[in-house]
Amino acid sequence: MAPPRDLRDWIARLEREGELVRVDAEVDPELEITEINDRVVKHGGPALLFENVKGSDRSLLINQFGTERRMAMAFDAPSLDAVAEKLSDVLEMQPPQGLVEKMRGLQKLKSIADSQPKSVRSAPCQDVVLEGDDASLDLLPIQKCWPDDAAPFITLPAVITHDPRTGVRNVGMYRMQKLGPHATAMHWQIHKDGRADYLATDGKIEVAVALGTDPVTTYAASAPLPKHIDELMLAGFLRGEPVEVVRAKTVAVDVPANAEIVLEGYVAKDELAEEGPFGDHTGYYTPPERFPVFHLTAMTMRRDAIYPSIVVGKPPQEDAWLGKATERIFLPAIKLTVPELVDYDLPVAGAFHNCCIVSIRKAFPGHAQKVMHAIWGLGMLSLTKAVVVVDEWVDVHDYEEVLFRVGANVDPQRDVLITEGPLDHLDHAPTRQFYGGKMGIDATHKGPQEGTREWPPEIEMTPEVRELVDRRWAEYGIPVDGAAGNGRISQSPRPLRRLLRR
Ligand SMILES: Cc1cc2nc3c(=O)[nH]c(=O)nc-3n(C[C@H](O)[C@H](O)[C@H](O)COP(=O)(O)O)c2cc1C
Ligand SMILES: [Mn+2]
Repeated sequence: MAPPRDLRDWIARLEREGELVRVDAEVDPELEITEINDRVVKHGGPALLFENVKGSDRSLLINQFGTERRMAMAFDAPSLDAVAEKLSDVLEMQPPQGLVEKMRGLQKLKSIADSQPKSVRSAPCQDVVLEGDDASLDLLPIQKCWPDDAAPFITLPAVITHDPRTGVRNVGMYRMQKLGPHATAMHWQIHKDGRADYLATDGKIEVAVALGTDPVTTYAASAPLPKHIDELMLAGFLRGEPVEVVRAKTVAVDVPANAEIVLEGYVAKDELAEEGPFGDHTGYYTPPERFPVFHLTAMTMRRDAIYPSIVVGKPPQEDAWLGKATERIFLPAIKLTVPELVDYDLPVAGAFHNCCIVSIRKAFPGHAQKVMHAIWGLGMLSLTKAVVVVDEWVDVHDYEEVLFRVGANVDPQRDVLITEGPLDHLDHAPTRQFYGGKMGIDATHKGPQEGTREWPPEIEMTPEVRELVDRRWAEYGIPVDGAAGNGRISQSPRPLRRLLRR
């Protein structure tokens, strides 16, 4: 198989795998869907297709990415690490030696060549074409997510623009607050490519918004690629076949042919409207701020188009897995610039930009600090507020082990680096918006080279004795699962973990 062709193929697969529930009871897109979905997400429950949404003829799909399994299914991969491997295979290509390697190399090159989007002349996303006043956002079951949200928000769009200087396409996921039937706000944050395209125009910029694309394309819209790389290329590469695009009806922008719904329109320079409040992925309401206005000139759809949605809020929410996909998929690319980096983890509870745990192969004094600065210099990771550095043998995904290392190895006066730099647009903690403090915690082992005392050895049982006890466990007659645990808290049984946490 390959990743799903379009949203309908995806829905069919989810249904086959018992990963989707159709809800035919009438539900309100104002708050009610949020509350239902929140309970389902928190239980690792299925994707939901609401087929009877109050006030709209359209069905609403939510929670398509809500578990690790579904996120991997979206890529038709056994795990997110397997998706990353596909990328690292290409990134780490060496000149091939011998015929077999040359053939393999050619296959890899073909996978890159196939990632270029392909133009088609007609497409399902234009089965229905609505122009002028007929094109109305009132047709869509747009959710008002949280009680104090200013209005309904389109939450899972792929917003497509072109850089007016280079022509390079950009696709980004930027929420759109409904301002009326024919207009929305466009939440292009200060660090984002869509905003840069908009700022580079002198009059207005044409925009198309794809809703309900195949899941890989939807994911790609959220991926923090460098500005000069087209997100549809990444989608094509990850899908293993090009994204088909068709020219929009009223703007000179190509849109994914398989989209359920396409909004066409423009954003005029210097026309701003108040956006927010919005219950955000920070877990707090983002206060009102002025953002550009998107004007709808046409709306095209598949017949019986399905409207996709997502709710962000206090973590964990569905977007956790989109973030984890990015964490895994970008690891090989990060290693190209920071090869001493072994692994990293962006805790969901840290809303991704608040905390980054990295493990490194430490080779010289100050190496942890070097890596902190590298993180603060890398793409969107530059917005990271706290970086925790541990040694290569520490599992960065095991937060208890990380806390153990921080507690055991850190002299706060010596190992905590306080600095400053750019911060996430939505971060409410810094005194000033966009800029403030950052913290690096060096939890690696040190030694005389770095001016400390000799670092003590860690406690480890000998492999011989562990093997012996493994072998003899039944003989002792102790009614405890003796599978080797090495005393690590996170490998202990649940009741014990709870006790240890008191
Ligand atoms: C569900 C969801 C909603 C998002 N909403 C916004 C948003 O409203 N504004 C924004 O600038 N970024 C938002 N993001 C993050 C961007 O999609 C992400 O930074 C992406 O890399 C932007 O594309 P760009 O790098 O081409 O600018 C959102 C991400 C997700 C997963
Ligand atoms: Mn981009």
